[in-house]
Amino acid sequence: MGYRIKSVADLVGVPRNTLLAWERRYGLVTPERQDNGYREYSANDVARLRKLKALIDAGHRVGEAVSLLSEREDARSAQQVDDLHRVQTGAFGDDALTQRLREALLRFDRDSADRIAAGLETRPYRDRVEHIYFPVLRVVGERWAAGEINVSQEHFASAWCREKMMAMLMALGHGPQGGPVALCAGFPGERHELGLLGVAIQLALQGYRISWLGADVPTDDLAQAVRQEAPAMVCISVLQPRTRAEFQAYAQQLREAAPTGTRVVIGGVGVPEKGAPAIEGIEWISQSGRLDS
Ligand code: B12
Repeated sequence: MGYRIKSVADLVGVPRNTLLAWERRYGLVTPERQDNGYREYSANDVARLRKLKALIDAGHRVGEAVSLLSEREDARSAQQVDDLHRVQTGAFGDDALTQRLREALLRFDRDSADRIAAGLETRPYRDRVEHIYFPVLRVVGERWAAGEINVSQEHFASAWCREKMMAMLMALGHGPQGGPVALCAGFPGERHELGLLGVAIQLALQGYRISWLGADVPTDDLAQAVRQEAPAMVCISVLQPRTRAEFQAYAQQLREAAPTGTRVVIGGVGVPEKGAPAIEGIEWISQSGRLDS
């Protein structure tokens, strides 16, 4: 479904007759005609018209704004083809790629970020997550903590990474039907979920069927799900530091709820390198540890 001229006039902020005049004189957009004769504009047409309006508002005459816009678009599409080719052929190393992706995300440039992601499509999921998306997130975190970028930029970058990683999990069908179930959940109060999403992708690739509970699952509710589902594995993620007493109470309740054969793993940077409570049947995996099959 496209847009009628009245909606386009509202969205762009110019009268209907001006749109018709621009179309006649400069042919910047060529809306299709519906059976009933109405013009139908695409989202792309609306975007181009808005850019044109912005250039006019910035002081350019209409003819000048049209040619500026066309020049920019030509330069951009040449750059796009070039970039995609360079990503696909490995002409950029991982550091350069990570940096380009991060900079694109920090300037809210979804088009460039998506192009980089498209160029990565031949690389294995785990490789993309560990060598591109996580390094991007870590630097975004450092720059946010240093006050160099704001929360809008951090949210945009992490939402984009989440989207790409969730698409991987979905493309894997959350793992094979009938595979052993791995239930993935965040520690209570823990809103970070991308490390856990990386774990879920890894497990789905190993043949587990993922039950994705996501961030911040209260202990009682998790215990209930574990009792009900009797999964082969429970993976908990914790990034924020917790006290030993919190870990102790949580892990005990979880272990009691889980059937004897269920593997229970609590991982993430919130798990201390040393000093996590020793509870039989609970595996603690800190940042330096790895989840093996
Ligand atoms: C995105 C982000 C957010 C988003 C999360 C969105 C989402 N949907 O996940 C939002 C905006 C919610 C957020 C909030 C906060 N954040 Co934040 N955030 C980040 C950022 C940029 C990325 C997080 C991430 O996904 N990391 C995943 C990967 C990249 O990192 P990783 O932890 O190394 O992951 C590995 C392991 O942890 C492991 N792992 C994780 N889970 C599990 C589970 C198992 C079973 C296993 C085996 C392994 C495992 O797998 C990964 C691969 O090795 C980080 C930066 C960073 N370095 O992580 C800050 C960061 C984690 N946040 C931080 C902070 C301070 C906060 C806030 C307190 C800010 C505030 N004042 O509100 C809140 C806390 C919210 C809460 N209650 O949890 C700090 C944490 C410092 C600390 N140790 O306490 C960081 C490190 C930023 C920084 N450099 O200071 N954040």
